[in-house]
Amino acid sequence: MGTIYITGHKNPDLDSVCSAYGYAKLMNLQDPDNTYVPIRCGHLSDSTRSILEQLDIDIPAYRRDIFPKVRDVMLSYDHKIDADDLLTVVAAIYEKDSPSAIPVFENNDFYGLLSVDDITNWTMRELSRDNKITTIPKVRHIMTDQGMRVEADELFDDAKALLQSSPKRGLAVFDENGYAGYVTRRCFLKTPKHSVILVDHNESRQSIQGIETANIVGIVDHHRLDAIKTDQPISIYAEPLGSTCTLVYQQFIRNNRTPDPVTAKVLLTGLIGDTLILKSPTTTGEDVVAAHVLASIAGVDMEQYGLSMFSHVEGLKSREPKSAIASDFKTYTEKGLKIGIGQCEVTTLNDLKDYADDYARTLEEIRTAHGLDWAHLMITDVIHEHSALICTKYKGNRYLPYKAIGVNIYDMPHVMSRKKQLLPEIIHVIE
Ligand SMILES: [Mn+2]
Repeated sequence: MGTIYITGHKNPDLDSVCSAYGYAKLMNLQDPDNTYVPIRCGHLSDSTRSILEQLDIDIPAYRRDIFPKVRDVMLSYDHKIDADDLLTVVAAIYEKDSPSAIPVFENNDFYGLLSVDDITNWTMRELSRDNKITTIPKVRHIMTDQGMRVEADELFDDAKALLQSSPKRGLAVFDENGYAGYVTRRCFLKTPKHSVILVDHNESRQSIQGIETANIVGIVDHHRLDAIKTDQPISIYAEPLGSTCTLVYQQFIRNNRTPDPVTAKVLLTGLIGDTLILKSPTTTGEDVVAAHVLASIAGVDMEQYGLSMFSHVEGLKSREPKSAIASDFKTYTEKGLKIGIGQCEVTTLNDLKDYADDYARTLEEIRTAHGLDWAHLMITDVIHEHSALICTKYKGNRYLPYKAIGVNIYDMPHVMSRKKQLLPEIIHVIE
């Protein structure tokens, strides 16, 4: 029985979180011998969080990294040795499994880690004094100190180095609830590896920290392929569809399963989020079919649900420009020119002039901070299929094929996709 983590990319969006949730549901049905745990490796934006909260599910937990930890190799001990027990109690245990260390308690509280060295040292000390060992000592009397401690979340490599450089045979492990277990040198012979499935991404630099130390056992994705080399053969489900949630839905179907209504709604949410209610040019026929089937399983009207989802999206006027732009900002290098394009979704562009100057100023700050030549912010009205574009001052601005509606601000009717519509025009200008 093992644990397999399923994670989306950094700066998780709806598709990343929802596809991880849905794929874990499917895999727990398909493979009950293992436990599939959906996680996210970054913090949620306010609008993503508020949409997920409406779903009334356990939102995949945040996990900072996937490096092996002390917790992964920690031991527990069945026998409870008390500091006031006689050494004969310990002798009986040694005769059975000769452990190199045994945790010792004092009235149920952890007292210290008794090492085989404590026993040898005590015996040698007594014998060298030419004493005959006539009375059996209590455990506490042969322990010279209470040993060293380590946190359960300490990195495996750090704890290993600590133990190797110390004369100790073991370390007591503590977590937020107090004593959690112990580790001995033997625990560090082999580095444990977490098993991970990547959804909605496949490049390691977009993945959870420490992914290079993990075993990647599967990939479900709709992006370009730039995956890292794996040790084992793995399953890859990749197609250029509008969302990873569509691919997860198709895996349900391929395995003759139907997602339950809640899971269907979660998958629909990711699908609608990535395809902007099926209006983005990245949308394929398969996304349209999946969206309608998922909506009928979930018992919602697809269009209405999509609109209600985006109504949770906060207007840019009330958001903090820096975090709004940074929440979805991508950088590209074209012909030696470094450019950046952010995208924000809104439900109306009527209030654009109220915040455009603030956002233009912040965009210029972001451009300088990232060392970019040219930066853009695409503000997309998902309801009316219309975008506005704010650019930093650059000589290429005048060659953009859009109507200027202000200083370095442009009108882009029917433009929804950064990747498929805006980026090609920008590359064209650069060329
Ligand atoms: Mn996606």
